[in-house]
Amino acid sequence: GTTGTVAAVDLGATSGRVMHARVGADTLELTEAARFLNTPVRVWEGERAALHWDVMGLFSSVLEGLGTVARSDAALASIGVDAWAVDYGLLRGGRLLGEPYHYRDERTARGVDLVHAAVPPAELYREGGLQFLPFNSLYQLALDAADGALAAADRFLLIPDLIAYWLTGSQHAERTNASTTGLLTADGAWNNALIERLGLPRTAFPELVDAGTPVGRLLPSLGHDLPFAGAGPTVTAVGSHDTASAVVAVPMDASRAAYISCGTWGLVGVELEQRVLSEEGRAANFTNEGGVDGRIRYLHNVMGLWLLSESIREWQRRGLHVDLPGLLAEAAELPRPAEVFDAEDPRFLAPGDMPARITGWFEERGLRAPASPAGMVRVIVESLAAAFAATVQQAAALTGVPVEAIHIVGGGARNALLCQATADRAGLPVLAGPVEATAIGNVLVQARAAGLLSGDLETLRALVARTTPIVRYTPDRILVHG
Ligand code: LFR
Repeated sequence: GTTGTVAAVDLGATSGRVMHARVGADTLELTEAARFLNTPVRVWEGERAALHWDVMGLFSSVLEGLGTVARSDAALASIGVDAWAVDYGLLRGGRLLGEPYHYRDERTARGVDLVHAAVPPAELYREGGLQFLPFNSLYQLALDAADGALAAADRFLLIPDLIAYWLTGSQHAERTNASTTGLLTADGAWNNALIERLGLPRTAFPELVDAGTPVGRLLPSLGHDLPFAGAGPTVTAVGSHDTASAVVAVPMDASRAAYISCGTWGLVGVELEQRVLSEEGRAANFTNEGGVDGRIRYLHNVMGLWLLSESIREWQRRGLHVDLPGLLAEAAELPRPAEVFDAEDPRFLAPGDMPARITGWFEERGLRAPASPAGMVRVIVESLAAAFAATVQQAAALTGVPVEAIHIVGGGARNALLCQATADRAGLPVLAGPVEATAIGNVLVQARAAGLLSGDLETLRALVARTTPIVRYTPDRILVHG
């Protein structure tokens, strides 16, 4: 059959990549054009050093990756951009006013107080359907309103929309990611009443578009860096929230499976047709995020591989020569720890000395924490698996979805110890892969928009199932504490 090519720009909180894909009804092949670290930076702001994204550096890496694509494939059909959620840039007259804040920056607590004083959390949940995360965009925007930053701005652009704007000159808000602002109605429109109550400038919010909408062509000024043929590829809105793109590429039967999109975060849940806004769901802190094709991503954020990457960063800072593959191999040889820690404890949110915080968690309970890095890695993996299993059970109970299998996609799918521990603790088979689910979901949605594919999400998932290897982990029931 006919095939064509597209490029996926996928920016995770830990690393970014540009993937070059060949797609057709029976073809799905991805090649990595570029991979780069996403390293946030602390800069002094008069009273404290605040954590920001180096979004200019990211854009420059994106251009480098797309340049590599252009030089090997001048006829590329389309480009799609996804990134982590909630964070944004403020612009005035088309110019970015400052480096976007990182959602792990400590400033957010004050924003939560400001918003909750104006609108009670139960009401926010009824409107936006989001789990409480202290960094949801509306809390950050309330801070920007309070300190005057928003008054200086005339435009709010979420990170992937900002990158798309720098590529095309066109400004919009893609819906899946816009749903993580907390400022959309159940119908997927900007919630004007809520925006007004929070004192936010309605005119700053750009036009909403659905995933699959062409949003523009590459700016002529980029032609030198990006030597595509003719008018060049179309930039197409994809599920621009990375998790939305990942869920597109989960090769699951959504009527009887749960998924874990496991990268920096572990996003654990099910896919629904309708929001679930029960009080039980709110208490369990489940979110109703917007999915591609109007689906609902009913899920909960578990801390994720961040606990491992941030621990390794600390050990390396102390001069230890450790890396993740080596530590995981060592950890797998250790006995399963008797106790796990609460991987959801908010103390693990901000960057810092993760091993010390985990040790603190155990010591507060009169328990002994593992002393060696390998022991620590093992207890992190087991604690994540325990939280994953419990969250899958909650998702099933809260929605009535009869979960028979758990799909793990993203970097975590490569972590055999984690996949097996999750299967064991959930008593369910784990189906691991694809690792690059987010880039694949990004590719599929733009390829469909470009006419290289057709069909619903089930058709797209069937293509993923046919073309990518999936590893099955069978549960070995263990006695779970607590
Ligand atoms: C995953 C993710 C999560 C979101 C968190 C912060 O990369 O996008 O879905 O809750 O990052 O944006």
